[in-house]
Amino acid sequence: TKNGNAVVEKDLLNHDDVAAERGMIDDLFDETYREKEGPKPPLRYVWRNIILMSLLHLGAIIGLTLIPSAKIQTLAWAILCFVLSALGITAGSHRLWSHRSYKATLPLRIFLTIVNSMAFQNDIYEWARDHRVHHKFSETDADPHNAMRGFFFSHIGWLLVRKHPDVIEKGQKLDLSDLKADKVVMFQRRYYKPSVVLLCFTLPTLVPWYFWDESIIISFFIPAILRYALGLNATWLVNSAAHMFGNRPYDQNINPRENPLVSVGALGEGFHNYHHTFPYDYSTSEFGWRFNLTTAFIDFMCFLGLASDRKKVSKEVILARKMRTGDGSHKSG
Ligand code: ST9
Ligand code: ZN
Ligand code: ZN
Repeated sequence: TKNGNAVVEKDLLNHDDVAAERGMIDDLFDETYREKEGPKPPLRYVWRNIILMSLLHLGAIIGLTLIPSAKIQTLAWAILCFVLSALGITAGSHRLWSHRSYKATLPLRIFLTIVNSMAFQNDIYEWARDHRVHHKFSETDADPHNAMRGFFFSHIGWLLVRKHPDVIEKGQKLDLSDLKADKVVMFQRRYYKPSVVLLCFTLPTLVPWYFWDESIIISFFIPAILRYALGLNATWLVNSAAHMFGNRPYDQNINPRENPLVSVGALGEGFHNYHHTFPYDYSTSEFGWRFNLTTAFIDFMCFLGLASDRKKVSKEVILARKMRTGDGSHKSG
């Protein structure tokens, strides 16, 4: 930190090293992109999604009111379904497939794909494609859930309207060859709809009904509907709340924030200032297992020999970056 330039150099070197190792760089912020001048295209509502999302959230409220009448095993099963499907997003489509922040063996990729379909957040290919443009063109027209358009848009609104043309234009230029080469990802994309019907709705409903005689209504509205709606909202809070509320110890020039509350619900994905500064770090935070079940899961998979090559940013690089671009909040925390 004595010499500003040396610090910058080290930081960039780290970016390049990791990029070479991962074989992709399309999740790094592109400073050269400029939004097009002139008026923004008008909103085009997608009524099918507006109706389905409204029904889902009404169903989730029904699920909430049924909690007192549910068996304890049913509630435990709903929590298990929440955690498994969340890992399909955090350890799967996010840290593995969007960012290539670690390597996973075939059995682990199959497991992550199954629980990813349980989460029903679009197939892995589509999720990772949207997520790479989110990082590369963060908070511009080419970001699918551009947080500059407000809390509601970045939370759920972006799923209720047609995409801004720049999302598609820029997205088509991304390197997605690694995803196309992954047979498990392509298999899931091909059979995505039936996999969701089976794993997100049918399986969570049938298990309590079949194994401990839970009523079919409760089995449907709690482990399937309520659990799904909570998983979506926990994920969306990363795009909305964690782009608005919290400190910026790593880079005060970007909007993403450190939000421990979001991290609790999203299994470690709320350390979002860190994550946008170092998107290739497999832990999405410098604090290991703290509020970060996903990191514990990936570490356990490495212990079992099912994962390897975790990319981690060194303490020195993190500190140098804090001194150079942080908001100073790390000194008080
Ligand atoms: C959901 C996803 O909820 C949530 C993702 C959140 C991400 C969070 C990230 C934060 C960090 C990680 C945190 C994890 C925390 C986890 C915690 C867990 C507890 N590039 O999309 P279409 C092209 S999903 C390149 O229809 P429209 C492409 O050719 C919820 N090309 O655009 C495409 O065709 P194809 C359930 C692109 O018509 C074609 O355009 N799902 C790109 O504007 C048409 O694409 C839903 O509700 C791109 N980026 O429609 C469905 N994008 O795909 C919601 C598009 O065949 N989606 N193209 O290649 C839709 O209905 C539509 O996408 C739409 C836009 C209406 C929103
Ligand atoms: Zn973000
Ligand atoms: Zn990310």
